[in-house]
Amino acid sequence: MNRTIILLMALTAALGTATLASALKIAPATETVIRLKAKNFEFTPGEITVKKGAPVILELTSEDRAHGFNLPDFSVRTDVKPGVVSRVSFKPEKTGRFGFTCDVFCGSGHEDMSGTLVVTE
Ligand SMILES: [Cu+2]
Repeated sequence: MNRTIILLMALTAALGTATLASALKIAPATETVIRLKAKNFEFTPGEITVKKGAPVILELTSEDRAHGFNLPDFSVRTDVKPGVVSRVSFKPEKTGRFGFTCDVFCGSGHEDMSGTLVVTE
């Protein structure tokens, strides 16, 4: 009886380890996570540099009111609200400097609320 239980426990542990190993193998290891804060009337950081071909995850939060984030060159847009982390992901496949802006009216100064994504080779 005891022997059966020990055998089952050993089997479970072995299977668990195998499952974990395969999960780690398929997890994308190269994603760059960048946190961006929106606040009247700027994004921090105002310039982000990433590598061409490397997947990017942006985590956006607002420190005051509702803003937007729009990066048209990569078809990335999301609302940015206080108390919520908005996640968007994309893979930059071209190099250069690309502007992003706030596209939710947030007050006088809104039209200057912008930043730059730099994609390097
Ligand atoms: Cu705005």
